[in-house]
Amino acid sequence: MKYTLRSAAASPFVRKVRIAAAILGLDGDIKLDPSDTQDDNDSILGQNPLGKIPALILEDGRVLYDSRVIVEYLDSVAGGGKLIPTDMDARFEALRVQALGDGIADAAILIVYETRFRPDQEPNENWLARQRGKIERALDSLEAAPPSIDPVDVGAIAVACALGYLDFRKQVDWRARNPGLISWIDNFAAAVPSHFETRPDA
Ligand SMILES: N[C@@H](CCC(=O)N[C@@H](CS)C(=O)NCC(=O)O)C(=O)O
Repeated sequence: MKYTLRSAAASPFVRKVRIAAAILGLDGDIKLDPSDTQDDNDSILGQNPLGKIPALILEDGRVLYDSRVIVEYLDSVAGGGKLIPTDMDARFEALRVQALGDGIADAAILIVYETRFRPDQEPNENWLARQRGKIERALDSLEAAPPSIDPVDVGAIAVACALGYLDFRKQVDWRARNPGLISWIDNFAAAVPSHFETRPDA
């Protein structure tokens, strides 16, 4: 294997990398190495000072993080311009949509951490509502203008992984709230078999 990916099945950011690698035909070069980011003895802390996954360990020992950098690296390895368009307008649209998808996942993770890491205290409802507000506004904007999946780019991948994370942890019931996105994710899943293969509960 050329690469080792520090990973966790539930991580939407790891899923982004795995889907990108599969689309680029590079998944066979990547060995998954699960990481427990909450374990102070996990080697992830030496590999990524931020202690976050995904982190991709290259053959020469260099480590790349985060998901945006890793996807760009894999895209370059595959020849470039495949998941991150080279045309300027298409490129910045894909990167903008990626930021929106990643932002949903970031807010959704903060909601999980607020309840998981403060077991002795009541979750701060104001904080949770602020995070939910970010997710809901982002969902509304995506429903109004769903990302192109022809071809699939890094923006569509990020949004699909964010929606999958909401399905998994249920921070916001996006299917009830933004039903216009259901056909979008179904079309994405039909176009991208690795979406199913990388589901969090696989
Ligand atoms: N912007 C980063 C976000 C990565 C991230 O938040 N990963 C989470 C898991 S889904 C993590 O490692 N959390 C552990 C921590 O924050 O200590 C990326 O795109 O890779």
